[in-house]
Amino acid sequence: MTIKCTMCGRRAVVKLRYARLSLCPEHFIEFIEKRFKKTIHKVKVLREVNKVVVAVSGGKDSVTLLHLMHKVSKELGFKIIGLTIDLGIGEYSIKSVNKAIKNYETLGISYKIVNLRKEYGFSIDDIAKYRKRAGIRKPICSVCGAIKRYIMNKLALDIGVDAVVTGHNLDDIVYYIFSTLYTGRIEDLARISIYTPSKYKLVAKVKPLAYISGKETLLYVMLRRLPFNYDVCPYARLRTFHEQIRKTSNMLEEKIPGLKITYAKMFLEKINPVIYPYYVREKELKECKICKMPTTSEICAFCKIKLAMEKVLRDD
Ligand code: Q46
Ligand code: ZN
Ligand code: ZN
Repeated sequence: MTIKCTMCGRRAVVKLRYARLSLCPEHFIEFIEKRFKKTIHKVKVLREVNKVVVAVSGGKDSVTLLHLMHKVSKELGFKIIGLTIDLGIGEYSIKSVNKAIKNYETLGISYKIVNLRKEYGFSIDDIAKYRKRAGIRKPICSVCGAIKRYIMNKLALDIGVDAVVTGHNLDDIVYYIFSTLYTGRIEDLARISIYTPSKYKLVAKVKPLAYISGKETLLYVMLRRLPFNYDVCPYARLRTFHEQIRKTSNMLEEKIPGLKITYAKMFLEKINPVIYPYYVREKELKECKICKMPTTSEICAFCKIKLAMEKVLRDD
C-alpha cells in the first residue's frame, strides 16, 4: 500500500514517526528548511551577522548546511565564505574536497581550501602512521578534531567573520550529551550548545543543524540530488565507543520516536542555561608563543602536534 503525503496526498517517500508525518519529496524538503529556519531564529545570532564561515567537509551534513545557509543568507543578508580542509586522508579526502568545490561553484559561494600537508607539513594519514612515535597519546579523531577547530578559527580570524558555522547534527549533539554524562565531566556537559559566543581570539561558533538528524540530512541531499561524498572516513571505524552510543540512541529512537530531538531540546534549551553559569569556568586565554593563536598554556595544542610531527617526519 502506498503511503500518502500528509500535506498533499501524493506518494510519500518518508515517514517521520516522531513528527507523525509522512511526506513527499517536496514537503520533506520544505519541512527540513522550516526546521532549520526555526533554529536560526531561536538562537538569534545569525540575524545579526554580516559575514560567516561555513565549514564544508563534502559529506551529507555539511552539504545540507551549506545549501540551507545559502537560502537563509539571501533572506537575512549576510555573506558566506566556504572553508574546506583537505585533511590528506587518501581517496576519502580527494572525493570530499571535490564534492565541496562542486557545491560552492553551483551556489556561487567564494571559498578557501586549506591543504593540511601543503600548509602545515603533515596530514591526518601521517598522524595515523606516526602518532605513537611522535608521542601523541590522543586518538586520531581527537587530534583531527583539534586540528579542524584550530584551522577554522584561524581562517575566521584572518578574514574577519562574525561566526564559524559547522554541520554538527542532532546525532552529534545526542552523542555529546550521552558521552559527557558517561565521563561525568560536568563542565564539558555545560559547554554543549548551539551557539558559543566569541571570546578573545576565539570566533563565535554556531551549530544550526542541531535539530536535524543524520538520516534527514542524507535524505535531503539525495532528494535534492546534491553532490556529496557518500564514503565514511576510514578512521571513523576506530571510534568504537562513539559507534555504540550511536547504535544505542538509534535503538531507543526506534522504540520511542522523538526521543533524540526531545533530549537535545530539553538539554540545550532547559538544562544547559541553568548549569552553564555554575559549571563553566572561563580559563584565561593568552597568545601561543609560536603562532599567536589563543591558548591556555605557553604553546597551543596545534603547535604541539605540528612540532611533534615535524620532528618525527624529519627523523623518518
Ligand atoms: S575526519 Fe577526522 Fe572525522 Fe576522520 S579522522 Fe576522525 S575526526 S572520522 S568527522
Ligand atoms: Zn506532499
Ligand atoms: Zn600555536
